[in-house]
Amino acid sequence: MGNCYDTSNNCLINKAHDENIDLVWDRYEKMKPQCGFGEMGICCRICLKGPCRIDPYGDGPKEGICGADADTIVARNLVRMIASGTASHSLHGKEIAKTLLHVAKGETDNYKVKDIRKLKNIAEKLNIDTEGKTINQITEEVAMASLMDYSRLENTPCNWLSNTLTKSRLKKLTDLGVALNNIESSVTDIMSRTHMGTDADAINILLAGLKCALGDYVGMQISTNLSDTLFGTPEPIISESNLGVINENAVNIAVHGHNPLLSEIIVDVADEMEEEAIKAGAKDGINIVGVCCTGNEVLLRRGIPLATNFLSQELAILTGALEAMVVDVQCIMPSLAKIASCYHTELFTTMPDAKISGATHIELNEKNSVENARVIIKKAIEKYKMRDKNKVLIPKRKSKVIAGFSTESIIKLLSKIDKERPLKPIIDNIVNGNIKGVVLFAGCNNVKIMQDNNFVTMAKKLLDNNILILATGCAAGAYAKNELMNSEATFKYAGEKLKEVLTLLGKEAGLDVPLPPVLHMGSCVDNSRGVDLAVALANELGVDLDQLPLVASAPELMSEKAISIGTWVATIGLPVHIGMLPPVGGSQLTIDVLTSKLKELLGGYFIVEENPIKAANKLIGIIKEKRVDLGIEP
Ligand code: NFS
Ligand code: SF4
Repeated sequence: MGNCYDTSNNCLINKAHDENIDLVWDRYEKMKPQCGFGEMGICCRICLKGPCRIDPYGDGPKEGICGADADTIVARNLVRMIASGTASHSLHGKEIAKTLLHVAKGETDNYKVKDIRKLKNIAEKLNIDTEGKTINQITEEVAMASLMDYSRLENTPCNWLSNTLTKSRLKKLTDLGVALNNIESSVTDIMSRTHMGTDADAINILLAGLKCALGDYVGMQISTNLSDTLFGTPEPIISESNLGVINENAVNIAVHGHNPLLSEIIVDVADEMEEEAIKAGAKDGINIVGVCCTGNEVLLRRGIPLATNFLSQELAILTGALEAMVVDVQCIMPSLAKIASCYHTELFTTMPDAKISGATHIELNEKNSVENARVIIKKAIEKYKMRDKNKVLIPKRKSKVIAGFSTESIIKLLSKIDKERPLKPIIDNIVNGNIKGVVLFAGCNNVKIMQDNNFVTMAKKLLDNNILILATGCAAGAYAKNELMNSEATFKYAGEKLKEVLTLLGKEAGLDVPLPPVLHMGSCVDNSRGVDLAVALANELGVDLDQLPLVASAPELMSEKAISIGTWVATIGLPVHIGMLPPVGGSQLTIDVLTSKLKELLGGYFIVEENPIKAANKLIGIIKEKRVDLGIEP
């Protein structure tokens, strides 16, 4: 089995081996066999009496030294993963909310409100009265209403929870006691109740996990919506993907991580400094490329090409043509520093809470971001002169990508067909079966799975069955790189009926070409866009989310964030396919809760299936079931 579905990467993997550089795949091989206790979630090192481990098969210990059994240990470990994922996504949102507040108060010149219409729509959504108020006043109230979701004392649901879901969903969450009121206290609550000798009831622990995971959802809503306010709401945009976007004749700078507060500034400043790069001998000036979710952010809003997604991030440096990699937070392999040291590439860390030894730390905060971005780009231009031409190897492959499908842009497109009820054309096509259903692909790559293989294999099967695909995060990266996000893909992979719809929609919307069969909705935090679309559809149809022929899938999940996302997606009522079992195998009770119990209570649930073809077939089956239940032709 190869390492990447995109075989154009192979030359770089071979190059690494020739140069004795270890990549993620090599380190994985060296790590084998991985610990079976860890894989099943039955080791505990929460206190110093441990570490303890449960014997899942033989007659070894069935309880830890304190008496905690496998169910308690597995549930505690799982919800701690959820807490970490929630903390990551929600802190991302909080940074943006704080920046928005500073913009409102005139405390920063480096950012401004770019999308006033979005700001007003958000105000309306959050029930903020805008009558007679200035833009700054509205901005401040929106920022404060968002920040309130991190700190509310009263037990009323978060603003971004109660105003973004269907009424019936909110009621179900409230009845179950998981309608979150305060993101940060939910993370604290998990850390506190999983301390040694506190909550030992696995079901009670898991319920707290659901509540905390909703903090991940709220954090995402805040991240997406406030980023749109500051940087603009994405509109369809054409760009390119694969490592082939690295340009031999330019100063290449990769932006990697998650937070658009950084990458947006880098893109702006690079525009100003083109001339300097040309003077240094780079005839094509400065070429910014994206990696991971930050790459998705700037692809969607600025058309910046996406070099790669999670698993092949190291290969961007292996091209020998990258002058700088600028990272912020999350999903950044610490290995980058060592690999960069084998080349002329300079790795820049920019956030106080995400330093890597061996990297150059130049902090970007809202006061100095423009100034320091200039310093970074200047250094990159100097590095260009040190590039060793003999070490350059850039794979040729580049895929055309149409990205930028925010909920707003989809609705705008559809309103060209039906101005009064823009969602009607989609609903009609779902009802008549031209679109059988929708699958939202999200989440990471995992070294245990050939990179992008599950994403691509599943998508081809689903498209052939007239199922429309939405994608975010590294899933979107997989489709961008592997030519599933352009009109040609519609001709090649969409079933006859889906092809007709996408062609018609493309035409009616004034584009000359069909819409792509996989719609790029953004970064990982933009899973909130998928929810907005689903909620709009559910409201239009007068049903709840669990009744829609809509399924989510993270077939190559890796991070704790993926666990928290999957958990809230199931909590709001959607079936969630995952391509591998998370570390819960040691507790049948936990597995039962996440699959059958959750389904009974909330309609959403997890499905684990490693084989991508079988997984696609299962999703097709679920969509059929949902259609039958809705009383429409399966
Ligand atoms: Ni989201 Fe996974 Fe990371 Fe973004 Fe990619 S790995 S959970 S997609 S970059 S967060
Ligand atoms: Fe062992 Fe219990 Fe301590 Fe965990 S909390 S390490 S199971 S004694």
